[in-house]
Amino acid sequence: MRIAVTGTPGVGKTTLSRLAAQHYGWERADVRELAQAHSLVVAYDEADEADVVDVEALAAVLAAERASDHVEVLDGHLSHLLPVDVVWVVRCDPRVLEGRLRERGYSEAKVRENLEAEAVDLVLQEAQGAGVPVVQRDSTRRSPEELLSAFVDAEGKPRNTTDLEPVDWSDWLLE
Ligand code: DAT
Repeated sequence: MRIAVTGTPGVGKTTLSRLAAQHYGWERADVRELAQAHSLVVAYDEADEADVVDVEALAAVLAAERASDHVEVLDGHLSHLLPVDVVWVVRCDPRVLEGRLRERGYSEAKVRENLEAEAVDLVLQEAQGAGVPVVQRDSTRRSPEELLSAFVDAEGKPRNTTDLEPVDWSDWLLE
């Protein structure tokens, strides 16, 4: 089973996926590193302050080497655009996310853009277009361990049926 761990930058994807790999022995790959390994970082977007990955080409590479009997976690905010069996969307209250993005040294515009994306469920909406089950969990008041527990079932198997924990940060947009 291949799992996309996606969400706005800073929500806790890497923390969660590293913990999952450590705790359950699942394989973990970072989408940006995968793209680099396959020479599929094609540009740097100055306005977006981010690498541009050839997602279609990376999807083709990954489709050819489809994970089967083991669990593989793809960590990255583009992972829901890759061939996966389920998408896990990690969410975080914009009020908490703001401090994390500022700590990363993002520009004011990039901080604002990401916080707005989080508040309007942008990644969830994209993930729902992927045509596979989507599991959403709010990381805001959960430790990484609690968050991982919320993404697995009682037997410690990765959740792979649609289950969206509701979040609503529309009040943040109006502040
Ligand atoms: P991402 O991979 O989504 O960009 P990250 O895993 O690098 O996010 O985490 C960003 C920061 O937030 C980092 O300083 C660790 C912290 N963090 C991650 N998950 C957390 C959680 N569940 N509770 C509190 N802090 C968390």
